[in-house]
Amino acid sequence: MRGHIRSRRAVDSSCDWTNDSGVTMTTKFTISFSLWVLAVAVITPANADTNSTAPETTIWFDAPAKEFTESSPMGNGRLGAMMFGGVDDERIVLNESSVWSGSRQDADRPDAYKVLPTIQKLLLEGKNPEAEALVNANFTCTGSGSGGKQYGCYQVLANLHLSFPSGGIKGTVTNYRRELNLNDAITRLNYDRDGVEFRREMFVSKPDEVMVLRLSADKSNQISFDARLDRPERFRTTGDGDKGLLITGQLDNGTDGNGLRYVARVRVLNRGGSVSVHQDILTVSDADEVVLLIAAGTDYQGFAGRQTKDPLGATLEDLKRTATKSFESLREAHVADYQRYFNRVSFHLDPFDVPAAQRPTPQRLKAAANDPGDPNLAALQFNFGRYLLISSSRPGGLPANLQGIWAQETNTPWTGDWHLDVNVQMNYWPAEVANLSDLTEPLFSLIASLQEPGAKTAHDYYHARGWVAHVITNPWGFTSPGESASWGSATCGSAWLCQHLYDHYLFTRDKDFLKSAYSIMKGAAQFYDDLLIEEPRHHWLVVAPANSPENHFEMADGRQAAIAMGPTMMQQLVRYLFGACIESSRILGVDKDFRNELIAKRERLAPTQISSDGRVMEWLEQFKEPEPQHRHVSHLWGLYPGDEISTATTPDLAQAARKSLEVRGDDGVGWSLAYKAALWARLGEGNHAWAIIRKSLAPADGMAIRYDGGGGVYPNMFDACPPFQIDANFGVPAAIAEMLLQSQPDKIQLLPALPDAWKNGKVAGLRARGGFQVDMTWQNGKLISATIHSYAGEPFSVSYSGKTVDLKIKKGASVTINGSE
Ligand code: FUC
Repeated sequence: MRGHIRSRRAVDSSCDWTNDSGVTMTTKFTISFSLWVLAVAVITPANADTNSTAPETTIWFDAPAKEFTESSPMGNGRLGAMMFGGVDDERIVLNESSVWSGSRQDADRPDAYKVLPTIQKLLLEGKNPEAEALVNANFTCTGSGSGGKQYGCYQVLANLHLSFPSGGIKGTVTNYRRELNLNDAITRLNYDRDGVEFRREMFVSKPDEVMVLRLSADKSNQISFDARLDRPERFRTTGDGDKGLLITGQLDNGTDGNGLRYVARVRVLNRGGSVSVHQDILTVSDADEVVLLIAAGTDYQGFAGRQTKDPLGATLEDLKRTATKSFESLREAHVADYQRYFNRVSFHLDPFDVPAAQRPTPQRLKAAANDPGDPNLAALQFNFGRYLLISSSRPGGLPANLQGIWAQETNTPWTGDWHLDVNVQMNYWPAEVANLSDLTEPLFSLIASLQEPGAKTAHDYYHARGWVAHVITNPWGFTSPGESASWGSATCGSAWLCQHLYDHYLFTRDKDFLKSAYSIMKGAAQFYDDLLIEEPRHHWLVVAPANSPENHFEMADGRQAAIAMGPTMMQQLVRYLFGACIESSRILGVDKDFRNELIAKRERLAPTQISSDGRVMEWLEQFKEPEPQHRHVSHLWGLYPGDEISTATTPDLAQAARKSLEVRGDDGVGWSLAYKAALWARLGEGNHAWAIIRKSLAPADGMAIRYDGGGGVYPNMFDACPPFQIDANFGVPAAIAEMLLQSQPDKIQLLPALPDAWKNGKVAGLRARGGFQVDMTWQNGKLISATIHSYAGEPFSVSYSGKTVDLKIKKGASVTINGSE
């Protein structure tokens, strides 16, 4: 038996090609296929105490996955894989980011605008339910919206199944270990069976556009399996040459049924043994080592993605190109590409080597729920978020959806689309601060693509200039309202998306980018400009009709409604957007008249108000709240991710935000927990933020959709809404970043919300607005030193340990601050 301790180096070197042809071949794997399925493996895990693992970059298991929420996710932005790691039956869920049913549709109601004046009049008269009835009748999409076949759904590409000979009824498996290493984005699996050590190693390569899986053993002739491909529906699998499999199909477009075509191919490269294909099953027998290459594509030719009409040809090319390369060179290119992103930031917290951190991840999560002594779980979730963004969002591709790119169904929850009232934005919250600014490009190309359909929607419903996106969108350019007014008619989508454009400029100071972003922001601003009306009491300008996303209120007469004028969040969004356009037009020296118009109107926008009980008001009026603990915290947008509320500049509003948060409570669905943690961080309350993050790291219970709470993580650290939803996998890292560093273009705050539990630590490579990069170390909760590098040469102030220092350093220069001075 091989030793239990397998350092990464040992695993790597033991995976090199070896030729053990001198070793006597055993006959135990020559049993027939029918026997293979009978055998049940008894799996003994690797000894946890003797397995060392880097606690902030390793997610590992001592048993195969039963559910995909225990699998090891990998991806290159476009191609995704979830490896289950079964010893008798391996299942790898394969994904491709454009595998969408549905098709482009015009779901706008062309005459809706005729009703707009009546709706606005009713709102001005305080007749919200009457206004809502008209919104419901006119300001929804035609057809079934997100429930319709033409809207479509993000779907699984295929499953790759490998059935292994079990070694008969004995079949004892020991030292099982499956590890996703965030340092090199490789999943490695090892186990011993009947004196043989078996290994699998898998990654998804961006440079080579293939998934790569190597199966090997420490003795020759040990690799035998049957491989097949399937998916729940609409597929055909065949052999692909004499060493491959092919799965093809066409999804339902919701009209004539002939939607997007997809292709996946598997190619086997074997060393020793034999390979044969019978119908849709590929059989490998007695090989020393096997590399599987998996290529995939679709004929989606929308706003992003691969842009080919011929996925059959493109995938064949992928395999031809990569089949000539060695496994080592494929791996080397993959690791170099991945580390280009991942190595930009590092984050460690002490104590580093607590025993709990050495346990398999599911046990570690369980232990940490009761014992706060494992702070590096925060570092792990932070790094996992960076890993997931690198793996699900690459320039040229589609943005990370509700599940990133990982889905096992054809009926993915909430269609696996892009929700625009918090979810897709949260996916990109960590991108700038965690130094992955370039990975926002897919989001930006989605935003750009919404202008054209969004202009039609703006015209048909509102007779407004510019463009609008409501609450949901898909790769087919859906910008109409959703199918129910209570949530679907909110116009928050386009304004919130535009914040990401301007924030990208604030972080990067890239004027060329601002030039192209400005016309998009301008179009969005024009839309809201046309939707503003003057409310009678204060003569403020308010957006009408509007929603506070997904929430509703109770009127004085006891009736409930969701449609209002000027809910706080819409006003905050519009204030931000107008401000961004005003600033941009100044910087770019364009559009003076439009700028002056926005300046004048911005002054008149309804402000964020404080209620009689000291909270931030969610609506223009102090309505009763049927759900005071509603999961959305939209009215606090101005605190985070917006910038109009802060303890320094608006202490009264900051105090009111704190009260609002207290009443909302510390529970919630996954993304809501992440949002609240970020809000508490902005208030400088590190302990509170950490307490909520700890809840978000507790083991999740179940996959059934919930709205009232749930949260937590599944064993593979995928976040639970529930069900699995990736937004909080990004929202929690963003909240962690806010605890370490906050910034405005000319202000940097170091360690503004450090919790007591993160006493000693270091972080390097974080980005700050104004074009800065920051490295810091701290001890006993106090800054020891910080190095700030400037990419733009702008003056700034830096606050730490109760001090504020004004600095100006040249573009390209760095300054080091001694925390004790
Ligand atoms: C919004 C949220 C839900 C869920 C869904 C995907 O509608 O209110 O909680 O996250 O998006």
